Amino acid sequence: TEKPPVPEMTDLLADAPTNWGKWGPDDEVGALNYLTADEVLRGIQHVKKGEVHTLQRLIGDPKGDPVWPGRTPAERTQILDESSWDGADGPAFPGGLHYADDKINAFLQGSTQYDALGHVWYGGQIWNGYDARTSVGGLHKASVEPIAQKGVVGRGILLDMARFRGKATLDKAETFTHEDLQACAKAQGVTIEKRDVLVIRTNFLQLFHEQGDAFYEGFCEPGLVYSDGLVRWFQDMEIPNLVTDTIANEVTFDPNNGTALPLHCALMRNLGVTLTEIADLESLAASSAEDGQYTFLYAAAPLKVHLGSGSPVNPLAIK
Ligand code: UVW
Repeated sequence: TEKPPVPEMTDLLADAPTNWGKWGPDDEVGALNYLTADEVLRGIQHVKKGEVHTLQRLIGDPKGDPVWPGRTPAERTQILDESSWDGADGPAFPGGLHYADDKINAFLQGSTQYDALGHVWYGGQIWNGYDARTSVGGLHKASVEPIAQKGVVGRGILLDMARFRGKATLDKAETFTHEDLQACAKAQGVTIEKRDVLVIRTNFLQLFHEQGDAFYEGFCEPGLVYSDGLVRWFQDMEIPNLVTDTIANEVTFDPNNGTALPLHCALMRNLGVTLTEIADLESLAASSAEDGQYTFLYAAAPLKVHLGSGSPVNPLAIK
């Protein structure tokens, strides 16, 4: 049987809800507006032991970095080291000062990162209805800068989908829904509350490291799958930020309609939900499995990159 044609996002999401205008015509941080001072204080209530987990992938990990096709992993280059002063070429400073310098060459959407709300779009408009032409030469609207200026702090909740499904790692193209997230939370003895930062573990990094470059044959990550109900649940729950350990936070190609990344469009572009990708959730997940505490203070400070469509970040989960 012939597959039906892949719908245009403008048709698929014609009746999908939006939060455009909810925070005024000039808003650039979307659902992060839900993270008020009260949400910071609600998050702090979940700090019980003073245990800190950092959620960033190691830049330059010798095991290799997963990246979206067409991007390259971040590269660190040594510029100055002790060998720089072997000859007469090193910079001369009085008193015998030597030092090491290096730089990174990185896609802002590579490694652990925040996506700006203007990072994806369809139909010629980005978050809040801004014209997509405002992205030319850099995001002049909805860049990562205002997100970085605000900072992201609230109550985080880990949803360990791999553990919930009794697997070391979810499979390529394996999907789950918001109902699965709620069932996972219940099995963990917690409830997803309004305005929680959702932190979802698939253990994709293990899958990627097991498969290496073969992962890109039939490229399709595990993740959330689009449905109208899921989008409305995110809107009703006022979810500010979705954090996962995968490249794209959702199943790459929707098995129901064939589109690529429809949740980027429905959640980020339409609802203003900020996405955080390729987080390393392993130490947090191991700790939560041991002590049964799946909620924590979530704090992340993306870098203030002028016009940037994303930024590397090292989020903290503090229990
Ligand atoms: C794309 O938007 C293409 O990728 P990501 O959000 O995963 O960086």
